[in-house]
Amino acid sequence: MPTSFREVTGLLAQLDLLRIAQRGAVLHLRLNRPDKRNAISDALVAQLQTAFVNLPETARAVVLSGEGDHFCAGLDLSALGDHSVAEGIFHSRSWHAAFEQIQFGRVPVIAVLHGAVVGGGLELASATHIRVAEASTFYGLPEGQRGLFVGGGGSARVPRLIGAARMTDMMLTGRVYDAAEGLNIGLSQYLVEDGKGLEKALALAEKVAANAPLSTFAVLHALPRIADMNRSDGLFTESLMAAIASGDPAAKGRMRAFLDGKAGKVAKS
Ligand code: 1HE
Repeated sequence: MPTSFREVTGLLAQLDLLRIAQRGAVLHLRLNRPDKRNAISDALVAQLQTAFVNLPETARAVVLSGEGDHFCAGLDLSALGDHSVAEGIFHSRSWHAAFEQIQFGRVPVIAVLHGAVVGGGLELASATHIRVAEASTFYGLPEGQRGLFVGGGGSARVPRLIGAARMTDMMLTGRVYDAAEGLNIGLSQYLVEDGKGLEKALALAEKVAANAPLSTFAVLHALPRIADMNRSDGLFTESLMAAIASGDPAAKGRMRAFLDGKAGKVAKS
């Protein structure tokens, strides 16, 4: 596993649609097509996948944001025009592959949302684990108006956040939710003032980066799968995951530290 992007020959230079910076354990990835409102082209999908497959070992959390006035305008609409049906299927599958790397990768991903989070931009945001929305954020699924359907995993992920009924309404009527509504219905977990999203996300990233690796693994990989299981299989899997996590020396050390009065108490923030 590379310890930094620079160790992967030529990789950094190839990721020209992303701006990448690392501070300590937190890697900051910025979508970097502001003139096109960070619309997702084939190249950007591929670069996202490459970045998340090759995360340096030293990265323990990722913050994902968008350059310019908007997080992401979704699919680059100039790209789909000449697709055959078969090409459309593989195009969608390429998004699935990239976004699976984000949701089911090694590290938690915290998105900073602002401006448009629409279409494939909302699909991208919903593949991240924690979403911090600035007040300017608005959410839409204009696929219905464009004669399209979601293709970046939106039908699997968005209903799990807000329910199929709300997504149906967004797609059929073009309904747009603002940042406060988005917080209420579960599109974001945090809402902050404009310009404060990155600071909040970096602070959250520092916290999650300090968690024990097996706890993080359980939350990222076991929790969403258990949530999709029937109750009996879910409880069985939970027991296995709980035993694996608590059997790890990292857990034993942390429990001991609390009992010895050396670890923080749970407190209201
Ligand atoms: C684009 C795109 C794009 C902007 N593809 N070029 N997504 C949409 O249907 C959203 C379409 N975009 C918009 O509604 C607006 O652009 C925004 C609300 C996001 C931003 O508005 P604004 O006024 O800041 O920017 P703009 O003037 O509309 O756009 C600036 C430039 O970005 C302009 O190009 P220019 O060369 O004339 O300067 C736009 O054409 C370009 N641009 N959005 C291509 N999306 C896996 S399936 C997923 C399916 C979907 O995502 S469907 C939803 C697609």
